[in-house]
Amino acid sequence: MSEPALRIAIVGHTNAGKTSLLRTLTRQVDFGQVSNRPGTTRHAEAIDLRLDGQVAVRFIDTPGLEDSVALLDFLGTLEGDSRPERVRAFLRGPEARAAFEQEAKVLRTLLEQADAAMLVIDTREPVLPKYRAEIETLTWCARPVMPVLNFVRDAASRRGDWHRALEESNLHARVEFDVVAPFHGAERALYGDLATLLPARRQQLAGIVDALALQERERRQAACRVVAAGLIDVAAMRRALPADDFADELKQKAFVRAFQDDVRRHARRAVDDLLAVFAFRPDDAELAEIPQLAGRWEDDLFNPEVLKDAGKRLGLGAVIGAGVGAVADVALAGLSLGAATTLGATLGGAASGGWRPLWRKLENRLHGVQELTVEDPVLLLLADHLATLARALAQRGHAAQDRLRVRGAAAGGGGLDDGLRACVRELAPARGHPEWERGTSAGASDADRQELESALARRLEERFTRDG
Ligand SMILES: Nc1nc2c(ncn2[C@@H]2O[C@H](COP(=O)(O)OP(=O)(O)OP(=O)(O)O)[C@@H](O)[C@H]2O)c(=O)[nH]1
Ligand SMILES: [Mg+2]
Repeated sequence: MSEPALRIAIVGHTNAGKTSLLRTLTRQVDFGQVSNRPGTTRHAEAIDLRLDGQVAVRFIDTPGLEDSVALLDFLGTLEGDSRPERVRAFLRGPEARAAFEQEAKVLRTLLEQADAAMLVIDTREPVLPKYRAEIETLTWCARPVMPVLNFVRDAASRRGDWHRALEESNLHARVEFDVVAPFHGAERALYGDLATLLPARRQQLAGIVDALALQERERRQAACRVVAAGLIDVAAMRRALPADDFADELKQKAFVRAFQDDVRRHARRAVDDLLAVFAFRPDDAELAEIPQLAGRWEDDLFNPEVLKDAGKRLGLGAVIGAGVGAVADVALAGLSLGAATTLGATLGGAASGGWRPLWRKLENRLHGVQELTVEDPVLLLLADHLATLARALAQRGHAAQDRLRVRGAAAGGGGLDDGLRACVRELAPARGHPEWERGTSAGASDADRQELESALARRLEERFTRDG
């Protein structure tokens, strides 16, 4: 990609979603201003799409066109040998700084700074004369125009009418795009189809398509790695408390609560990391609404009913909470309580290595220590939530304004596939390695942990690609 960056003007009627399209194509949630007030963008503004560290496309956002009927009439009165000449004459004249100031910004950008235009269309609108005049005015600039049909998923979309109108205006290439929830592969189709309008740039556009596909794969891999790492953290969790303390109801409650908080902390970290992988930022003021994740779903992790259901899906029947004995109650949902064992297991090696006397002493001390761990249904729920979130983020446009709500299959009904169950089974080795929990020791860099993380990530990715 050593050729100069492709320059594309984003044009169209006010409120059609031009700035939103650019947020999505560049994955920059804070580019420009987006609102449902008409006339939001007031000046042409450039934004670059960088691929492999280089500017591959320079997009130029433009103000919305408002009344092209009058402008087209006016252009018809001007002198000039060709239509672009008349547009130039208009741009030199006083009207370009007065009545048609906004329109002039658009035409100047297209004529002087762009190789092509993407014409964003709100397909919920009927094909009014002003829109036809807009298309006609744009074609006067003699630049390739690629219509981008927006809002096509809306029930009110009149895409059929628009297809006909565009063909009547000799615009035969077009793409359908939903800036809030882009279709799978829509972004690549956009550049691929642009090549039909810009044959000289065909190779460059093919390079962009390839680079985008690679980026998408890298994001997916990174996301699966994040989910795998979070699951290992939680599977490895283990906290010990002397049995006497555990028998004290207040201490027990505080202990269990602290443990649950730690599980949520790991879940939260995974969520934050996922948001970062897909370039959504939880703490951006403009984005404060986007992740609707701080609340309910993390509590679901310890909801006895939800867990019972998840347990059934795991093939565990009604064993959730069993084995916990007298203290098996709501507070312990999803958590296992048992006499300290892992510490014993680790020290077992020392015992066989001739340290028997020391081992005895420790064993006695360990006697009466209770440990909390996480049960499989919690891991299943967490895997389900995080995998669902990752997929939702992969499909989310950076123009989306509404709150993202994820509801995994395990919590909300629907099919829960074997892939996730297999993931939970694969987590078993982590249970024997409390030091693998990140934040507790340096164990996170352990080679075995890394290997498990890679294997798990691969399994998650298979599932991601299969379903996505
Ligand atoms: N649901 C949905 N909303 C969209 C879509 N595209 C844009 N919007 C919304 O439509 C409104 C206008 O979007 P903008 O991106 O500001 O439109 P614009 O064409 O840049 O508007 P001006 O700058 O005023 O010309 C905003 O409220 C967007 O959130 C879409 O594909 N789906
Ligand atoms: Mg705008």
